[in-house]
Amino acid sequence: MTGSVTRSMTRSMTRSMTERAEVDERPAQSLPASPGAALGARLARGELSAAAAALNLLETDTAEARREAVQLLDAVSVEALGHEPAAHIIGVTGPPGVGKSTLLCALLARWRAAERSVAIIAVDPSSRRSGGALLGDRARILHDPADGGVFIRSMAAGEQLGGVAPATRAAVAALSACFDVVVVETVGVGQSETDVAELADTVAVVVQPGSGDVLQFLKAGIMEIPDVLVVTKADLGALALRAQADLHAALRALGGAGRPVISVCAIPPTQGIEQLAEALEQHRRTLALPARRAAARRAHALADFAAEHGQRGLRALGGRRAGATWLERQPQQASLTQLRRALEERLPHP
Ligand SMILES: Nc1nc2c(ncn2[C@@H]2O[C@H](COP(=O)(O)OP(=O)(O)OP(=O)(O)O)[C@@H](O)[C@H]2O)c(=O)[nH]1
Ligand SMILES: [Mg+2]
Repeated sequence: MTGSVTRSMTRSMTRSMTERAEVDERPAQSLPASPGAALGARLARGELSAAAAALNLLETDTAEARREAVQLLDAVSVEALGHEPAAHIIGVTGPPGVGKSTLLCALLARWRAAERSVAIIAVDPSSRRSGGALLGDRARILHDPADGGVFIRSMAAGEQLGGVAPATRAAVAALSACFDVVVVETVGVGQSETDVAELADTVAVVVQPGSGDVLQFLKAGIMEIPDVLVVTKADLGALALRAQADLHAALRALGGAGRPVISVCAIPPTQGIEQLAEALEQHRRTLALPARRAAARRAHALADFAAEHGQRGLRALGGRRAGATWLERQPQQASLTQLRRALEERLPHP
């Protein structure tokens, strides 16, 4: 291992070893864990009931809360857990009103029947510039409030329409330590698909039959080919079949012939939900998980750095792209905190 992450890893290991040595001499009862570390430890133990308090902390924007958030995320890091967080992280994205939340209701029932715990974060686009205009007849994700195996939360969007805010990335990192499935629902095509692809293991793009926008974005190369494409509202019949055929043809032309295109009806009587769940799982099984998670941590560190230091900070890295390239050269197992610290060290000292 080379570079500043190694240096900062060594430094932080040395520091924590020294701290441990000092701490060990004190009686055990005078060792209160910080609230963030305690919440992180609960998540690492699989205590789903810690999720709400963890998200409250991650969404609080005070200096103290941010210090605690670092402790929380350190407690669910690969180093602390001894392995990558075990959840299947799924991004579900698509145009407004296409049926993403209704689809998630149906998938949720299927996952719960298989006794898998599920966390869903719905990124709310109305909290920023769109001012609620997109909401229309937006469906809520219905679930049994007494079911402790389900956690659903709405979070504010990032700066761009459909973008993902730093707190959402942190929430995914925290929840993926204890839930079996973590879903992020974002609205939009283009930017939201890119943002969600950075944090998810598997990206599903949901397409409305008869609307050509996703098809056009794919053909124009504006949108990366998703891991799974879903055509909703199969009950619309011929229109849905036509959309599925068009997408298959577009994928073949773009070199993505193997990507599944699943047609579903998410309202009762549902259809295609089992095939979709299997396609998502199949993608996760064939994934190079450590590489994908390392890429997610790098994107997370860079997004946090950009949120904190803005354009000036990015200029110090030689621009966003140069910053991303530099991060790619850091060790795969580097934690989020180590990557953030390494980026901070590249800022000019006052
Ligand atoms: N006919 C039919 N209607 C559906 C289906 N799935 C969703 N809908 C309807 O489509 C509308 C929008 O559904 P939502 O699930 O809220 O869509 P969404 O993509 O989550 O919407 P936003 O989060 O606002 O972008 C609702 O009226 C749903 O009842 C389906 O399979 N068939
Ligand atoms: Mg929705």
